[in-house]
Amino acid sequence: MQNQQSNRLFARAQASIPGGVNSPVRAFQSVGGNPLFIASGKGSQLTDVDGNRFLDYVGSWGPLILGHAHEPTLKRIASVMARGLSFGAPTELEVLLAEKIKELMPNIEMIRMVNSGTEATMSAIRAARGYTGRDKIIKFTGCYHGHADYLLVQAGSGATTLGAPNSPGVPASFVAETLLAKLNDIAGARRLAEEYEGEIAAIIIEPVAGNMGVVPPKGDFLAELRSLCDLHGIVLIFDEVMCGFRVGLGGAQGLYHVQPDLTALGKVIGGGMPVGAYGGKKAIMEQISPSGKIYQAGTLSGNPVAMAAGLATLEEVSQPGFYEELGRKVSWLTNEMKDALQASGRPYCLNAVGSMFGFWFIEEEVHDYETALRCDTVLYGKYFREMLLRGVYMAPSAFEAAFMSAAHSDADLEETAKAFQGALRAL
Ligand code: HOZ
Repeated sequence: MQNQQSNRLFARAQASIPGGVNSPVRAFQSVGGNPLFIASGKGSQLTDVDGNRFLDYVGSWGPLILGHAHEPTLKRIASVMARGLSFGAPTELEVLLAEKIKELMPNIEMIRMVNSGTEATMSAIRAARGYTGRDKIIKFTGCYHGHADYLLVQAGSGATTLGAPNSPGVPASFVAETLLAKLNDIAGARRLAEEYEGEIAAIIIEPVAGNMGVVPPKGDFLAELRSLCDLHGIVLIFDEVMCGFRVGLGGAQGLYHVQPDLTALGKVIGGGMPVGAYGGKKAIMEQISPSGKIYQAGTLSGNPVAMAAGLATLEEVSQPGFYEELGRKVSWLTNEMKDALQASGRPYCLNAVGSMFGFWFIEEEVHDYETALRCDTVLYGKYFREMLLRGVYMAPSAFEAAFMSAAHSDADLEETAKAFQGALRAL
């Protein structure tokens, strides 16, 4: 594979940008080699600056559920852009997107647009703290909720991939209010709720964890968390930045029929433009400024371009049968992957929920961060490079998800399955 142009750009980038990338998870540090610089994307494919083409299962880390350069979305954005990029004043598009999200996630009674998933989770936590008058929060190890100080504690995604789940630069006093529980361990969460009775504002969780690989909730775990929050007056926050509109039209809350008090969204609701949102119970959301006293703001929040991209995307995913078709593709491909893994004799655990899927080279079932950490990351790196050589772009980390899009064709899936079999044989 030729990669002189990517290497040349990477050398230049490193002189101006820390690590040569604008988000750590893009670097290939944990899998070896240099990141590819992308020239363009169309449908299911990426083309890099050296002209190599790849079937893409990263999808910009989740937003591109319709694939790259989706024509109706581009047209919608173009017509909006011609009228101006941002006004710092309300527009009709913000109202339309808010109404569309409320329609699809009826548990959300009011919603506020922001610019990223990080902003969405930190604003939801501020809302929960302001509403309850309490300071502490519970988060689950291995869940990643963006890079706010008090959430970078045993955090998954790039923080784990690059070996810094607790970041330097975060004062100990900032994380003193963050309590840690283990995913799928309701007894542990109960112990914390009892020990800190009256002090916990919120429990925040990725209801389908996607930042340590894909870890679904076990049994009634989410429903038990709901009851725990009700018992102790704690605000339950679902971070659906990744799994919202990925695991189904109603997100994880629709799939598992568990209603959080607040929901953080991002990725798909911006169709590839920078966006985030948080919303939920009216009683809490009304406390946000200017209707209430809890302050949160943003110059570009609700900007028309992101709103138009989000609306175009949500209208498309609302079409009948959209998620069934994505699910069909994921089950076909993951069945092929399982067959190949079995034939290779490599121990593995593979999980899939809706259009998110992933596997670890590991000897046991993964149900939390502690088990996920026992996977063979060196072998994953080799696998990643073998897939690249065969024209398939997977996440450059063992602790991320793969994403299926509507643009992946059956021929793409067959090509991916063949590449997967070849990659495993080459390990
Ligand atoms: N949070 C996403 C991956 N788990 C991607 C954003 C990033 O960290 O670059």
